[in-house]
Amino acid sequence: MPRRVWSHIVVVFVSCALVACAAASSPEPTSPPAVLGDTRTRPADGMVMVYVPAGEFRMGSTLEEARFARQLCRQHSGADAIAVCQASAFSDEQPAHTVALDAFWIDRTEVTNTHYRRCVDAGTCTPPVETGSYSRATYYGDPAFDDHPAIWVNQQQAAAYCAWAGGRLPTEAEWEYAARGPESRLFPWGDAFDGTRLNYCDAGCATGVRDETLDDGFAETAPVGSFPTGVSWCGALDMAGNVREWVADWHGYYTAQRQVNPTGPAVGEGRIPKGGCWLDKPDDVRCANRGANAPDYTRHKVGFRCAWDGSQGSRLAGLSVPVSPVRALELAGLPMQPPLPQVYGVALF
Ligand SMILES: [Ca+2]
Ligand SMILES: [Ca+2]
Repeated sequence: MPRRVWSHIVVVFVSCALVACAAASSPEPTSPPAVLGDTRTRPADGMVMVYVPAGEFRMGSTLEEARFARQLCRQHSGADAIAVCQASAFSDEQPAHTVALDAFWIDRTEVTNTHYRRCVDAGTCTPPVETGSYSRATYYGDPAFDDHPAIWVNQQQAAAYCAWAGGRLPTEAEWEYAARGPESRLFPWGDAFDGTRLNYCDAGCATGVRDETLDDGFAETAPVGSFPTGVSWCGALDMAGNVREWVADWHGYYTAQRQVNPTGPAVGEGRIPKGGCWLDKPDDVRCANRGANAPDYTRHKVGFRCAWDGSQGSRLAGLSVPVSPVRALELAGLPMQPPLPQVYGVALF
């Protein structure tokens, strides 16, 4: 073979080797780090999730916040006030303590009947214990309520659903942070109760202690996302009201020490529902409120949403920047509204 041909072969071989080498050393294309306001759609069920950046907040209630909650309770409990608004009713929210959390994702809304049915149809989830709701003969399986929250599911069913969907139940701290944000608001939208921003026990409430001053349009559950102005700082909806939401933790008592990614006690008797529901009064729908129910407890007022760690193993990378209520509305693509009057902090006692 002529030398020139050999030279040509060598040049081609070296060139190919260089190209292959360059390709091998090129970094894999990666998606940019998630930021506040990002959303993703979960493949298993189509649920939209919102990103919650790593950060720190004050969890639970300060003594002043607990007093405010008690005052709110008295205002809305009528003749039952003395019985139901004891200081002890708020003691498990104390002491307030600092919590630092890694980034995570959380469902924008409560899991709906449509979502839940996909898991049942897949043979993984068991159906809700009841197919009606509080006063409706049909609910789960009735197309009229497909976009309403799944109810009559116990905490284990909720956890099983989240695992099927590729996630998990949020911890109590994650849930409360997604609702309150770095500013540790009392309600998702701010520190003042506003009955136009949630489904709670309004004048038309099917049962419970009614607030006769306002009609929110829903006697029981509402379609998820019916109150966009109730959006939390990270874009989550219905964190106050509609249905209470199971979280992963056993109920226990707080300590004053700063905690990082707390998961609650190792054992306990009750699992925690958060956020209040359609039959609850204003103090019940505060983000710091917490209940305790047996893990197999099911009712027409308790549902859930899921969380996800993220594909990049999100670690505690830094503190998030506080987001104003106006910014939260921007993130949710909603029209801006004037800020609410801040009743919290005023001497009420
Ligand atoms: Ca209502
Ligand atoms: Ca809720």
